[in-house]
Amino acid sequence: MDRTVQETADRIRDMTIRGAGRIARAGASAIGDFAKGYQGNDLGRFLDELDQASRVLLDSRPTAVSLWNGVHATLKGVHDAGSVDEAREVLISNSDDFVKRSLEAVEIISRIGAKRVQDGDTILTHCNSSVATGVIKEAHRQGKDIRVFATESRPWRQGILTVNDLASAGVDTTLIIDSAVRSVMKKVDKVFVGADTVTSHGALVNKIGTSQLALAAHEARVQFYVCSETYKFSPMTLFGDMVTIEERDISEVVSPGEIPESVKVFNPVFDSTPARYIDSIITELGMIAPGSVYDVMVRQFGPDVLKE
Ligand code: RI2
Repeated sequence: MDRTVQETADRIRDMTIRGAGRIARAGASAIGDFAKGYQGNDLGRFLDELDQASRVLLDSRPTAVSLWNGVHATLKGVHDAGSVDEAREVLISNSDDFVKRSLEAVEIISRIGAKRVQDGDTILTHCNSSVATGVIKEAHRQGKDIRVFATESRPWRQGILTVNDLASAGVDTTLIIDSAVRSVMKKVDKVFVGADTVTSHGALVNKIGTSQLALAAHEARVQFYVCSETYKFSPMTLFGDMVTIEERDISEVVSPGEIPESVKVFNPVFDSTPARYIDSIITELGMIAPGSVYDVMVRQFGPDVLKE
């Protein structure tokens, strides 16, 4: 197996590279680098190795469809190539294009999302979403007076990344433990979270605990916004496929010997928030209602997606 591809897959699996957008860009870049470094001239062999490389990347983490979309956007048209050189050119250009469009989407969403933030707002965010923090930082940059509650997000504690990022941008930030969400909700005006996958029904799959935030926000009549590039929309869900929820090792939750061996530990990484708890999904195409995800998806992926 190509070393760069294997290393990227390992770094995604052990979460050195994490966040749905980053893993998508890493997957697309790894395919581009594989093409750049390929030495042979046999097209059939090249395509076989490319297929293997794609599978290694896609097997690294199962939930965020951004990785699948990033890899597939990079592979687009490669099977029409007549030579290794042609295939290489297609892959490098697709990979660069995906990374560029992905970064642009994050910037556009930051600007659109910041418009929803008002002077004096208190915002709650969960885990560490570069898109959600992008919105918050942009609102702050525009001079809006805001306060942010950020959840710790056990067990990986990505909330520490979030508070460091927001604090260094000068945002008034308070770290809370995950179980404090309902307690602080009465002080919150808006919730902004990221996305790992959005289904064709407008449900959000995001870091474990997101659905509890949504329920607490619903109860308190607090607006709940999802910040998601459209490459986090899952075409597979058009056919009724369920999103696989990753479960990670128990060592992320307890240390060896800390609890009796008879005790089981369940460590799901993501959960699903039904569309009815989501006010709006902020995408690079604009704000869309969760009920419109299906239409946007068919437009984005083309009508043929329904026949595949
Ligand atoms: P951005 C993360 O997953 C979080 O669930 C976050 O909300 C989501 O990816 C989106 O991140 P993990 O990789 O693309 O920490 O907005 O398990 O950065």
